[in-house]
Amino acid sequence: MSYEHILVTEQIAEHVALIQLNRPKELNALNLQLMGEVRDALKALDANDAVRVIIITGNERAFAAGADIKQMSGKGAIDMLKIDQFTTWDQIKKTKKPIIAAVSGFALGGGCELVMHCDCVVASETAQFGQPEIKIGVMPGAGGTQRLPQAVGKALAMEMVLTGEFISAERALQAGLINKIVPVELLMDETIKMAKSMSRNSPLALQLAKESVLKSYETSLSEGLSFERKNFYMLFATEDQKEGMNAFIEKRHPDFKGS
Ligand code: DAK
Repeated sequence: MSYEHILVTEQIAEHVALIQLNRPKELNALNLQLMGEVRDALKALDANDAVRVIIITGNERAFAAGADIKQMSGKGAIDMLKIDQFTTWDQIKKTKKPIIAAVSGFALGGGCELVMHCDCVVASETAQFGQPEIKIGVMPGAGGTQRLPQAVGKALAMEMVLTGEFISAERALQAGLINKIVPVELLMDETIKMAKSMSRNSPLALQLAKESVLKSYETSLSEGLSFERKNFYMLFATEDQKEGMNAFIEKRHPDFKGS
C-alpha cells in the first residue's frame, strides 16, 4: 500500500513494524487522510504474520499537535457527524498486536489521545503532553476525558483538560501516562528495544494478554477475571505454550511460531 502522510516500515527490526506520522510542516496535525492511513496501516500490519509489535512515532519536534484545526474549523455538527471519525478511531482501538508510541516533542489533543490508544509509551526528554482543545473552544473528542483520568488520575486530568496546559515528560512519567523517558537521540533505539522484548514472546499470548489488560478498563473485576481465565485456558491450546514451557525445562530459548 502507498501512503501520503505516513511512512510504514514493515520490519524496522525482526517482527517489529514502524508507522511514522509524516506531516512535519504541520507538526503532524492529524487530518482525516492521515488518520485514515494510520487506520489502514494498522489493519494491514495486524494481518501480517511477520509483524508482532507495532511502533508509532512522529519526528523530533512533534509526535502530533492534534487534529488538523484548519481542516476542522469550518465544520458544523452535522458535518462532524457525517465524517464520523469515530469509526476510524474505533478501528485503531481494535488493533490486536501491541502498539508502542515513541514520542518526542508535542503530543497534543488528538495526538495525546492517539498516544493513549497505544499500549506503552516511550518518550524523549522533550516530549510534552496536553489536551489543549479547551483553548480553541471545544474539548477532547477521541477519548481524552475518559482515558486521561484512567492514566493519570482525576486531579491531573481535570487540570490538563480544563486549563489546556501541557505537562512535561517528567510529569507524565510520575503520573503514569508513559513508561519511560530516554534521551532524544536514543528514542528509536530504546523503543525498538522494548518492542523486541515483547516480540520475542508468543504472538498469540501477546494478543490475548493485551486484550485481557484492556478488558480491565471496560468491565467489572469479576467479569474481567472470568475473561482472563478464558484467555489463559485458550493459550493451552497453542503450540507456543508447549514450546515455551518445554524450552524452559530444556534450558533453551523458545522458538515461537504463533500457532
Ligand atoms: N492543526 C493544524 N495545524 C497545526 C496544528 C494543528 N493542530 N498544530 C500546529 N499546526 C501548524 C501551525 O498552524 C503552523 O503552520 P504554518 O502557520 O507554519 O502554516 C505549523 O504547524 C507550526 O506551528 P506553530 O508555528 O504554531 O509552532 P509553535 O512551535 O509556535 O507552536 C504548538 C507549537 C504545538 C504549541 C502550536 O502549534 C499549537 O498550539 N498547536 C495547536 C495545538 C492544539 O490546539 N491541538 C488540539 C487540536 S484539537 C475526534 C478525534 C480527535 C479530535 C477531535 C475529535 N473524533 C474522533 C471525533 C482532536 C481534536 C484536537 O486535537
